[in-house]
Amino acid sequence: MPAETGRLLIINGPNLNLLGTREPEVYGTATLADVEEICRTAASAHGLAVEVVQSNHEGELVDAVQSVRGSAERPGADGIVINPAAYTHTSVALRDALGAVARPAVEVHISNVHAREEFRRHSYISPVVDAVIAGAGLTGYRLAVDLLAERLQD
Ligand code: DHK
Repeated sequence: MPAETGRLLIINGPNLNLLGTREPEVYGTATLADVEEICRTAASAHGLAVEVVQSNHEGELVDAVQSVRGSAERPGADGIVINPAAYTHTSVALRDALGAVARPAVEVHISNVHAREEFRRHSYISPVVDAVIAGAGLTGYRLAVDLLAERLQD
């Protein structure tokens, strides 16, 4: 396994702590711990470390995005995978945070948001990220990690 040469931050928004029991017909039966495992395994194959965070609170998600710049308490990150969950469709604050930090970022949705209610078709986040993956289930997180690894190599 190569030594870790970079770091990704995986950010999950509201209600994703309930993965596994939440509307399994939409989100499946895998848990947030499974998301973490998928991301860690994929990142490690590229020599990248990951940190996985989840919050139900918009401001905490903004703080997490800003944390990629690094501080005395916390190392920074080179790229972001974010499933903003419901804040996808409402949060100008999260969009502005992603626009501000200048890191490659991928927006992931477990479900195909375009095949669901009309309000899920609009994302405040998509215009400020590098790629959007929706409807691939948890595989979307792996694809996002692979894509960021490729971008970070360039
Ligand atoms: C998760 C949510 O919680 C919803 O609010 C989004 C997203 C879709 C997902 O598919 O991962 O609309």
